[in-house]
Amino acid sequence: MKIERLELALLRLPLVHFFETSFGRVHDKTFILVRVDGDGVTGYGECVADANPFYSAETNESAWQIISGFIAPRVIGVDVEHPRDLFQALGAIRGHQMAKAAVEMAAWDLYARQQDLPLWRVLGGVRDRIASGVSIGIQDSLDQLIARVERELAAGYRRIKIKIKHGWDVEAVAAVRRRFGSIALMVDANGAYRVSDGDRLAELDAYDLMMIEQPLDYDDLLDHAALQKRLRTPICLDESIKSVNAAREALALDACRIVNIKPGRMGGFTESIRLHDLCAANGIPVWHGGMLESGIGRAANIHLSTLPNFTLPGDIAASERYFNPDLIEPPIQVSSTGTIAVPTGPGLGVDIRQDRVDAATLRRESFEVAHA
Ligand code: OSB
Ligand code: MG
Repeated sequence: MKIERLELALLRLPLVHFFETSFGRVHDKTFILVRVDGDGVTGYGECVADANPFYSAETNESAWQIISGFIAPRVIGVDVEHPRDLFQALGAIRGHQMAKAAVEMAAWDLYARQQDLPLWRVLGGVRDRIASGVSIGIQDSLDQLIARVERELAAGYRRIKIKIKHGWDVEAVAAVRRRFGSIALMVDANGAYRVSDGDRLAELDAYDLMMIEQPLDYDDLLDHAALQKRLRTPICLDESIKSVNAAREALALDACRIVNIKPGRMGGFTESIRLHDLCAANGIPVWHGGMLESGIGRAANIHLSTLPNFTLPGDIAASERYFNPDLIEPPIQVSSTGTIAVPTGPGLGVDIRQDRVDAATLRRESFEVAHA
């Protein structure tokens, strides 16, 4: 496989509803779409970096710079046998997982389309539907939270995650439990707490949560291990797991008992599969995280979620919760029993509406092999 041309586009899409986490409220999503071309076939990758460096150190601007200055020159015009080799081929570039993952995803899509296979087959998946959960942001009132949970349960979603932060934690969980009983419920703090908040977090143990996601800081494995010792509820790590090595350390320390996998955070599918396999070998269940992706990145998440150790519902919900219209047609839909059908066409298996991509594009740049 050879990438002959790579194009970057910066897109902005308005969100159907604002989304609030412990690091703030967003009303739209600005992201890079990577397009690669080779042998008359096109592949796409969606970068999960944000406009700001709050979830991770990367931003759209840093990803643009790293892809254009360092990744594109290393992949364009280079023969690669399989996209699984790309992550290692980019090993000279430290970090910048989201930038690497976006290009790698486009290369996997290109490869799968060239082979005329759906991406999940190429990734090693084993199922044709995935279980879907929702992530509900911080709301303005508990009544609004209850209304949101009610709507998502009625839509069929198999698990409810609510975002928490100081001032919106135990009361929010208690209100949801009171109203909805023993639903599959979890929380995500996005690193808002410190180990000294252990007493507060331990109060959550009374509510039978499936897990507490990333309660402490993004690089704080030792404190997560200390906190896990105090809690009955499993800790799930998200931000902390930026590499397979970080996961090895987390598991050795018993810093978490569940792992959230996001290819953007890991540097792509190859590293995500290694993480998936490491967790499987250690009896650690995994689920697929979400980064408010458009239908393009969402489709990729669905394909990866077909691997066998994705045993818990992921943060992969219907397009209509995020963007209306989405960039793809038909949009991603969820069945009344909370599952999503894996696209069956080649590659990502979704039809991209170029007119909508063009309308959302703020900036574009393309790179090609320099001809002698
Ligand atoms: O921590 O999982 C997270 C969204 C943006 C950044 C980080 C996270 C999230 C979500 C939303 O929880 C998941 C989704 O619905 O895409
Ligand atoms: Mg998270």
